[in-house]
Order: sequence, then C-alpha cells, then structure tokens
Amino acid sequence: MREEVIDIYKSYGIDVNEVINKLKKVKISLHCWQLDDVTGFENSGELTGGIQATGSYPGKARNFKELTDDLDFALKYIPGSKKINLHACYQAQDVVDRADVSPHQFAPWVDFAKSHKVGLDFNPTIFSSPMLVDNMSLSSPLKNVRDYWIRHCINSLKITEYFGKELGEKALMNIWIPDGFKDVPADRLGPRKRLKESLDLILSGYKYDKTVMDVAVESKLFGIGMESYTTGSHEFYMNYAIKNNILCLLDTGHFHQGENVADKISSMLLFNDKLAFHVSRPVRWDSDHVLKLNDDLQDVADELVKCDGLDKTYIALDYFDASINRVAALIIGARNMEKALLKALLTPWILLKTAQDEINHTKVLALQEELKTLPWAEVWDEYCKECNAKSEKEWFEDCLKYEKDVLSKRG
Ligand code: RNT
Ligand code: ZN
Repeated sequence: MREEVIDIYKSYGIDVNEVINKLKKVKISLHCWQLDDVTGFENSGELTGGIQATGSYPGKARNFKELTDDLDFALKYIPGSKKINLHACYQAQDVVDRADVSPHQFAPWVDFAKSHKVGLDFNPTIFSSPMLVDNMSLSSPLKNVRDYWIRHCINSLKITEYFGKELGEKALMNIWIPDGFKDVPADRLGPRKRLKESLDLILSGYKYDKTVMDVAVESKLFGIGMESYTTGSHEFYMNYAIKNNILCLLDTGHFHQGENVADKISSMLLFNDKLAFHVSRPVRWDSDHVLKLNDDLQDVADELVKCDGLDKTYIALDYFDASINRVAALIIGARNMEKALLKALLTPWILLKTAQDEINHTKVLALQEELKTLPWAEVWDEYCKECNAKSEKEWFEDCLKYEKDVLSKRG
C-alpha cells in the first residue's frame, strides 16, 4: 500500500492500520449450504419443500469429504476471521433421523473447525422433510408434527452448545421455519399462538450454557407457496426475542422490496444487546442471489459500524446459487461482505455526524460523495495480503484451476 493512501485517510482522521486490525477480528459465518444447493448429507435427493435452489451447474459437493474440500479451498481466499454455519441436515457420520441428531453426528465438523481455526454456528433443518405437513412445523395444528420439531430443536441446542464449548467461541443457533399459507388464512392468531408455545417448550426444554451460545429466531415476509402469510413474521419474532432474551435475526432478503433493512439496525440495537444477520441479496423476491457489493450491502455494513454493532452482531451469509461455480459464489459473497465492512470502517463517521448535528446537510451530502472516490481498493489489497488471501486479480484464476482439477471430475 502506498504511504500516500495512509496519508489521505489520515487527513480524514482515519488510521488505516487500526482499521485493518479491527476488520481482521470481525467474524463472518460462511454458510456451508452454498456448496451443495442446501441438499445436505441425509440422502442425495433434492429439496422437497420449504426452500428452493435453482440451477444445475456441475461440480456440486455430494458428501462431507467433497464439501469440506471445497470449504478448505474457499477459506484460503477469504480474508479475516471466519466461522462455518451448518445445518442439521449436514450430519457428517452415522446419520440418524433429524429428531434424534446429537453432537456425535457433528464431531467431524468440530475436527474440521479446529484444524482450520474457525468457529461453528448451527441451524435446525426445518424444511425438506416428510414431517413438514401442509407447509407447517412448529406452528402446525398437528401435535405430533409440533412435537417432532420441538425435539429436533432441543437436540439442536445441545449440538450448538457442544460447538461453543469445544471451540471456545460462541456459537449461534438460528431457528427458521417455512410455516405459512398460500392464500389468505382464516386464522392468523392460532398458528402464531402455537409457534409461541413451541418456542417456549424448546427454550425450557434444555437449559443451555449462555456463555457459549446464543439462540436467534429468523423471520420471513413470504415464501413461494406461502405468499399470503408466514407464521414467523418480523413482528412476531421481534417481540418474541426481546421478551425471551434471545436474538432477533434479520435476513436482508426477507423484507418488502424497497424496505431498508439497514435502517432497522439502530432501532434494534437500542433495545437489544445483540442482533443477528443473514446477509443475502434479493432479486424481486427472496431469491438468495450471491452478495454483490451494492448499496444495500454497504448500507448494512455502514450501520453496523456507525452503531458500534460489530461486537454485538452475528453476521452470516445466506444465499444459494446453483447456476454458477458454487465455490466461487461463496468466495465472491464473503469477500464482498468484507469489502463492505472495510469501506464502512474507513469512513469518518464523526465528521458526517458532526455536520448533521450542525444542521449542515449540504456538507453531509458533499462529504458523502467525496468519500466515494477515496482509494479504499488499495487498503483492500493490503488487507488481503496481510491475511494471506489472494488479490482480486489472483483468486479467480486459482478457482478456475480448482474447477478443472476437482469440481469437473465429480459425476
Ligand atoms: C430461508 C431462510 C433460511 C435459509 C437457511 C438455509 O428463507 O433464509 O435462513 O436460507 O436456513
Ligand atoms: Zn436466512
């Protein structure tokens, strides 16, 4: 990096090296499910309901070995601190029914995490299952269906706690359910009452160690086949989370088009000690496209930094594009998240806030635009170099070689 770059940022009161060191500590949780279109290892079948991935690019990971090979490759090209986000359908040995998952099935993942010096997060898998009856799980009118998923979630708490203890790094367990209705429901309250009771039973069903893990609940506005109502709406979970001292998870693809998810961060952090994120890119609907370094992503990163939220937030990626090289997709999205955070950390928020409080909105606008042409890309290259992750020019070449040597040989 040129000395001049350091001086330019210094003139705005920003210490570039301090920024780089800060960014190195921010954890990004990489979702394992981008590498196999959310298939998991229970059987090789496709998704059967609740969630969808589209595309048929060759080379998808088909088992634990292939998926961890891909992760092993991807991790080298993503700078900064990383975690791996797992789903319960990624049992790595002695596969059991989902209701019966235990730490044993995930022990190989802990070994992988230890050898790669990454943390782990966990999600009960409440989709693609015959026990999802009429698109309903924890809010189903059928008691046996609710009980099945309650058991699955309680066992998932134990697995998450095991991750946190084994790795000495807090693990997040996030609950997302697809429950909802295609058409206008006759009863909106009933399913939500049942979801509330199910969540209460999960949280009282196992007293997990809060020093090693957190629990979050993730809302959704609508889904394909659930266009008119989702039981787990944002209002439902926002209230449930604060009342029960767990975390609310905001998936950036789960709100109205045009709704600014970044704007929610300041409000959420005023009333919650912690917050969780799934960073995704919606295209017309919750389509889970690969993260681009666009204004929406930048807004989220900016707010996290401005609100002093980096230490209070779990950041996980959540997208699954099966139409392109899946390893490249993981690397591109993760690097873009890191770039957005870097740009946010390189911004002199004090100057901007001061101008706003001095009621000088012209200066705010002028400064906001001026900052856009600062040489952040040089700082990015330096950051990648210090993290031993390759530069923008280099990583893709390696990825193409990996595709040729490894991915293309998969049947
Ligand atoms: C689905 C949710 C959920 C999933 C993952 C696989 O709309 O975003 O987070 O993407 O659990
Ligand atoms: Zn999500």
